[in-house]
Amino acid sequence: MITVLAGGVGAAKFLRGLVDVVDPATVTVIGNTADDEEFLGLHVSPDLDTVVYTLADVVDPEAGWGIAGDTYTALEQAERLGEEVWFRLGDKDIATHLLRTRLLRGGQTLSQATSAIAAKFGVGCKLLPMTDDRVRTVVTTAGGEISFQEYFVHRRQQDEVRAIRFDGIDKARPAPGVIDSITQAGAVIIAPSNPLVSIGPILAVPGIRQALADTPATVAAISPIVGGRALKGPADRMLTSLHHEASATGVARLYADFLDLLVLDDEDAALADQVEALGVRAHVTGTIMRDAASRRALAEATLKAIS
Ligand code: FO1
Repeated sequence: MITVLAGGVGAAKFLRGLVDVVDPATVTVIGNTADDEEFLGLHVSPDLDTVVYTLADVVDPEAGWGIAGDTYTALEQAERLGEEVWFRLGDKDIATHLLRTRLLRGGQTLSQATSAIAAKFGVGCKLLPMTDDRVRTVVTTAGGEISFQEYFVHRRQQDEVRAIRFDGIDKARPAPGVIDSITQAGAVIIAPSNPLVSIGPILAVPGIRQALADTPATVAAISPIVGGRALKGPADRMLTSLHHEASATGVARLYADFLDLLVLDDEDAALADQVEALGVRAHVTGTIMRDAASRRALAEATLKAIS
C-alpha cells in the first residue's frame, strides 16, 4: 500500500503517473484542504478536486485544475447579479461543489463527501482529506492578512509573503484513516507540491508529522523545486521570503525530521551531497512531468528508489 501526501496540480500529475504503474486500489491520497473556500455559497475544495479531475482524466490540461472544455454561464450570470467572480468556477465544476455542499449541509463529513465525489468520477484510489475540521491558510502580506485564494488567485501571487498560518489547525484532528494510512503503508510519498502551503498544512494537522516520523515505511519526497525555481506557482519566492532556501536542499531541510529519501531533478545533481548530509538519501532522476510518459517514468523511478 502506498500513501501519497498531495497538494494540487503537481501532486495530481504525479498521481496520474503512479496509477499507471500500480493498481489504484493500493494507493491512498491525503489531500490538502487548507485551500478550501466558500464561493457563491458553495464549499470548494480545490486540491481535492484537482486530484479527482486529473485521475478521472477530465481535468483542463492547460490550467491543470477545473474541467476540460467547461463553460462559465453560471458565473457570468452570478456576475450580473453582483456576485464576486474572481474565482473562476466553471459550470460543470459547480456541479461538484453543489454536490459537496449538499452532502456537508446534510450532515456528512468532508471525508464522506470526498469519497462520494471520487466514486462518482470513477477514481480508483482512496482519497482522504487531511482533516474533516475547518482549517484555512491565512497569508500575511504588506497589506495585512488575506485568505489563501485571495493571495493566490485574486491577487495573482504578486505580494511578498511575510508569514503563513493555518487557522483552526490546533483543534483539527486527522480525518479517519489518515494516521493508519501512514503508519501501515508500505511506502509514503510526499508529492512535488509547495512544501509550505500545500504539504505544510497536512504536516501541521496534530499527529500527522509524528506518524511520518514513526512509520516503519520509507518516506520519500519529490522536490517541487528544480534549479532554484518552482515548477508551478510561487513556492520559490515564498520559500525565500520566509527565510528558507529555494532549492531541493531547502525542501529536504523542511522534511528532514521524517524524510528517508528525496528525489531530485538531474539539473540539481550537484545538490545530492548536501541532501545526504542532512541524513536523507538522494536519488537523482528526471522529475519534469511534461506528458504521460514522463509522469509514469517519475513514478517508476520513485518506486524503484524506495525499494
Ligand atoms: N486557480 C486560478 O489561478 N484561478 C482561478 O480562477 C481558479 C479557480 C479554480 C476553481 C476550482 C478549482 O478547483 C481550482 C481553481 N483554481 C484556480 C486553482 C486553485 O486556486 C489552486 O490550484 C490551488 O488552490 C493551489 O493548489
